[in-house]
Amino acid sequence: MTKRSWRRRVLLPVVGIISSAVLVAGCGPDNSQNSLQPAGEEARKIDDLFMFVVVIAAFIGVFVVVGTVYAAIRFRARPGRDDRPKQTHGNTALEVGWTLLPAVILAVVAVPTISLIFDLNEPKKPDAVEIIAVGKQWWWQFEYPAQDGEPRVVTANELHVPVGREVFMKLRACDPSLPGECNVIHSFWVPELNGKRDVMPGRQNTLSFTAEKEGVYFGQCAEYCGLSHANMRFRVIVQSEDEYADWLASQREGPAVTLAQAGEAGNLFSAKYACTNCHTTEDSSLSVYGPNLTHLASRSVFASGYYKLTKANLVDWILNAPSMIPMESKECRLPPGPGNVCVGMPSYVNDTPPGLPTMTRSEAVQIADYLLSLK
Ligand code: HEC
Ligand SMILES: [Cu+2]
Repeated sequence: MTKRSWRRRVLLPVVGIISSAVLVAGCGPDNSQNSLQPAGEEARKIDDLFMFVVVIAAFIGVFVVVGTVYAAIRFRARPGRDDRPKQTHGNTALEVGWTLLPAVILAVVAVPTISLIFDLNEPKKPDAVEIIAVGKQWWWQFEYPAQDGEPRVVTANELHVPVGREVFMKLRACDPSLPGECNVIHSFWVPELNGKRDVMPGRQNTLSFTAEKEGVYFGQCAEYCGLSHANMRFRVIVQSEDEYADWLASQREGPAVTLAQAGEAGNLFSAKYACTNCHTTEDSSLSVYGPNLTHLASRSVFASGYYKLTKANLVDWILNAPSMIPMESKECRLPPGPGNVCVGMPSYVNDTPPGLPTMTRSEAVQIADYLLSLK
């Protein structure tokens, strides 16, 4: 073998196989985002259908590959021999056969696929938990509607649901609490619980899932929505009925520390740096431009589920959020509106909002301590 053909015949395939193996290893089983490891009724049905189609496809694939290799070897050119195969024209049986067989195979795949699409779109069950998800750039707001005289709960990044009960999600890109605020298209996806569903401006899609086991499942926006799309994650925390009810009740309570009680930190948060233009720490039933922070400290992650909620991360975030998650937030001071183009949260150390001083680290620490007291 010459050097060149050795490269082509051995090296390239080997490199190809190794790099595919590395790529596929990224789909490991333990990333909490494995649609082949369903943990919900709906995801299980999708997985069963997928496996059924894979088996059919594998048979066809093996048949085609083996047939091709067999024909290539059996009918290969050999010196001194004219191996032209027998020529056939207008064989009715063959032609009917290769038209009907694929049609039958497609029908076998189509019938369960279409029936599952209808099955997954069944109307809400009477005992279902109804939750509204609003896709924003680039985080998820979750709203638990008002019930039995109790106010609604607005939170972000972490979706708490009870185990074994249907969760009926209303998916929106427009937030009726903020008139005129519509977002771009997102897609709500928790691979271990159900398939994807687009979140569209101007309409409401719905999606239900029923988690079978308690635990934490990872979700991800699955429709490209701009700069930080890849960071737009969330968590689904599946709890027992009692834990879920306790969580919801605690979210309905007022803040553990009011702005007035927070003293200097409260003043930095509301007056000096006007965080209250986009956030609230006083009322968990309000939907505002940024995430509702009334019970921030009850969450384990923040910033679209991208960072663990630790004091160090929070201080860095308060000082310079756009350095931790790319955002188009140079113009951000007030919530967006006419003449104020803003996507995200401003930096308080670089390009600070007009008229605001540069924040010191000790101020950020004071604000972080206050926010971390909001259990
Ligand atoms: C112009 C509006 C705006 C202002 C002003 C603003 N923020 Fe934000 N903030 C946001 C947005 C939008 C997000 C969500 C960013 C994301 O996750 O992609 C956010 C996220 C946060 C989060 C993470 C919350 C979570 O659950 O993910 C904290 C904490 C926070 N901001 C604190 C502050 C503090 C403290 C100030 C004032 C020093 C402030 N913000 C000022 C818009 C703003
Ligand atoms: Cu997205």
